Amino acid sequence: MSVAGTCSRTGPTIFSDSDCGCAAIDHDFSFRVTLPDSPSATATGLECNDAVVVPLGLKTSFDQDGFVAIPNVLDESTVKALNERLECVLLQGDYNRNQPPDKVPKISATTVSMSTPHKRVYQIINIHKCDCLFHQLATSATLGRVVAQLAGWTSIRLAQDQVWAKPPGAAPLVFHRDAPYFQFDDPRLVTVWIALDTMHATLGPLEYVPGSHNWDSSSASSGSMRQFYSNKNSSYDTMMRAAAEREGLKDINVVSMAGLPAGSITIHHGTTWHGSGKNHSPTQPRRGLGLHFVPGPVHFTMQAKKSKLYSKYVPDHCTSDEDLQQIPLDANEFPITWQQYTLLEGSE
Ligand SMILES: O=C(O)CCC(=O)C(=O)O
Repeated sequence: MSVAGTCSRTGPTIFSDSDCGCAAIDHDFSFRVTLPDSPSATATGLECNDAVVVPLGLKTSFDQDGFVAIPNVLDESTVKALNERLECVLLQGDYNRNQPPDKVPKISATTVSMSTPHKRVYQIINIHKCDCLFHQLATSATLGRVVAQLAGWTSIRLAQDQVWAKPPGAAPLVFHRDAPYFQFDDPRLVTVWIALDTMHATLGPLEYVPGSHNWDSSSASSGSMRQFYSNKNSSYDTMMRAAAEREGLKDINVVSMAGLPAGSITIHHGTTWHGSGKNHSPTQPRRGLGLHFVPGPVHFTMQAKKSKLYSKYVPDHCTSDEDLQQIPLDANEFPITWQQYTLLEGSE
């Protein structure tokens, strides 16, 4: 694989060597997403920086490994502002876009900040719906442009966002693939994950299994929602180990994002296995935001009817996937963040 400095060991064990810095950054490519100081409730995507061009080598890494890491996309003050807003949303229920997120955890009264220790990983789904700053970030056209270039798509739609915030002492997040959690008629999915803290090894950084996006994607091998949440009694890599075994793999290389600076991003395929360990720090939180993107023209399938979050997007009169193909997705709920424009013949 093309990740320079990855610490490889042979032997039957899974390893995640975080002593070698952020091995995944072996290229010079970066770009900036700049957010306004006071974003308004109605503003959507920012200007697209059309000068951002993903180098071919990075696209090759993405295709081979199933993920790439890009340093310093957000500056320090933006990360600070996002973490402040995250705390307002989580601890005070302060929503400045006049609607709640789709899922927000109940926080105990003894929790005064994200540095208050807790065993639970706090998950917020669709913080972009309730918060202007997160909305601006999630709908950034420049970010969409980069995803489009890596994925090879002509339009990019935000399907969902998820905050994964680990207070000091919080549990690991089970290794999984993202694609099985979505019910669209096109299975392609790409996730942008944004580090809102510098990923010190002790904090439980994100970890990837390079090449695992090419493992079997039949439903039995993919990891379902039920498996994800029923894994409390097994190790956080059990599901991934079983998938590797089905592939006939003896050695599994796990690449840790340890060392990734706050404001950096990773981008992964919807079928890349990833997870993260416990936050061992007694004082420091570890926060990240996942943005899940799909190709613009997708429609829901009837599977969405079984989903707590998405059944409301399946109208009663729809009884088949064909019916749902007549129902375009609501652009307010699932915004198109970037699309390629082609000039019509004869136009200027
Ligand atoms: O933050 C984490 O550890 C998990 C992130 C994740 O699973 C995702 O964004 O898809």
